[in-house]
Amino acid sequence: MACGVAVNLEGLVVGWGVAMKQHVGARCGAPSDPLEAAALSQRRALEAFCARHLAGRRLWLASNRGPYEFQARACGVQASKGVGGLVTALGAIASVTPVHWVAAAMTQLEACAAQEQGGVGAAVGQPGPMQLSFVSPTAEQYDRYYDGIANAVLWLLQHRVAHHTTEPTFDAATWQAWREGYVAVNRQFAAQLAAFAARDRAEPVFLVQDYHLYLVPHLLRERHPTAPIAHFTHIDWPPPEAWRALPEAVRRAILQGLLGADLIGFQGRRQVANFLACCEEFLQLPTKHGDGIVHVAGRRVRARAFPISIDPVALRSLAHTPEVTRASQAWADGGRMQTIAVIARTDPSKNLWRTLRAFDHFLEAYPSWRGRVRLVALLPASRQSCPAYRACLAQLEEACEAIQRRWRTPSWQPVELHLEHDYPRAVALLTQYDVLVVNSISDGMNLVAKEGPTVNQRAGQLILSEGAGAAEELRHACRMVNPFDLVGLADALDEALRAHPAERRWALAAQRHAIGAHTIWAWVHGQLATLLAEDG
Ligand code: GDG
Repeated sequence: MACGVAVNLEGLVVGWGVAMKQHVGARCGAPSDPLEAAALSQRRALEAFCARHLAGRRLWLASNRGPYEFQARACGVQASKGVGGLVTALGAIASVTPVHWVAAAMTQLEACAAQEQGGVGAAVGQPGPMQLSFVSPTAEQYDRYYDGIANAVLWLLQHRVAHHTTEPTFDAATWQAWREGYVAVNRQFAAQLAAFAARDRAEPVFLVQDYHLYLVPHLLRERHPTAPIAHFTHIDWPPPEAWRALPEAVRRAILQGLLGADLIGFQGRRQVANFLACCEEFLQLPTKHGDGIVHVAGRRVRARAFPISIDPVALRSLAHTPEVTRASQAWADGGRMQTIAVIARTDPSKNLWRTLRAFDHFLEAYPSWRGRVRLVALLPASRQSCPAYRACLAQLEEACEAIQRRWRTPSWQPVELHLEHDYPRAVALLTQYDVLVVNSISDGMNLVAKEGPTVNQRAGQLILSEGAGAAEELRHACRMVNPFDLVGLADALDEALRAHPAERRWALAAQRHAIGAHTIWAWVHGQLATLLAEDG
């Protein structure tokens, strides 16, 4: 395979920030829409903060997944935005201030790029708004870290979807995955960040992301004792009870790793309280719940909630591109039928099997909807190298086929299942739903619940699980459901589809108001202000 990724990357990496700046600049006038006006004013506040507090400093972002996915094409290397909410959110930081982003090389091309630049951990990209470099573990180390621990153990445990009769099981292979995968790759991240930052004249500020990199803050602290370090956990953080499923050495390493940071961010207050309880119970550390403080080795570590969000202006711009407009028209289907949309990775925590079972029950309990409504499920297949995720996909495909067998007629297909990764088509579907169902068992936030109301053009209704972090901000403006209650979801579907147009419009406006109170710019600003401002 040709290793020309570095050459093509340069323009692109610089291009991300430029494109964002141009896009916002073009709409800089005073937007009349309250949601866009709120986003713009929060962005300006963040820019002013960065100008005041980041002069002479450099932001170092570390996350498992980088901002782009690279594919080899006949004409060279093609890059597209990486999947997931984390990438979108971090891309926003890069659009207001220069950052250096360190990610794991997930493909042969990225590993190649790292090597081509002089071995593991070399920088790629030119000075500009965003520089990108890769940590390059061996394929074996990466699988052990990513599949063996991060996805097969931590994700399932933190979302409480592990089957405790068999998961997690710390046999010799899991211990090997921990030591030679998770610990090793976390060390590589820390070593690379520390070495690059040491060579840089600017004072480093480290922003470490998510459950893949829990050990990095402590390892960085050893090398940069006075640097500001923040960690943000994008997924749920359950109470101590759940963490008891991990061997003591593992859970101690995770907590001590995180406590190397000055600021530990979570999606909501519930996760902060659970984290503080873990510090008390497993490390016997003194904490102050009201202030979100843990005292550790003479340091005062803050644990705070920073609910993540979206950039409504950028999302609406995307929704108005010709590609998305064309796809929206296709989804609209001439308005013949009401559309229930489900958009999520095929992940056990997203509860897709129960959602489909509830739709089946809905068709049985409310026969008048047969032939008048369809469920469109746009589901990017996720983490298929892990057995639990493969089983989840197989199970939901089966549930889908059962619905088709039971209810399909020559002129009506009740479920459309699209197992695809296609962000523009996902955004197009969000513009056209009558009902959006987000039914996660547990979810740090769930950005789809915020993206939907932002771009929807049909005054669509939102049905939201009480297990999703987004419920904290949106519960007053949507129909809440218990993710385990199929009958409750079926009833909520009927109510939502029958809702009066005035109620639909009110709910959408209320959802947009809540989203505008706290956009992606406020998420970034809140963390930087708490980390860097003296009174944080
Ligand atoms: C984790 C936490 C937290 C949808 N289809 C495609 C695609 N999407 C976009 C969505 C949305 C993102 O991917 C998914 O974000 P979510 O928040 O819904 O869920 P997770 O991936 O589980 O994200 C979550 C988030 O981190 C941020 O902190 O909210 O709780 O679990 O933006 O529109 N993106 C691409 N192709 C698709 O087909 N590229």
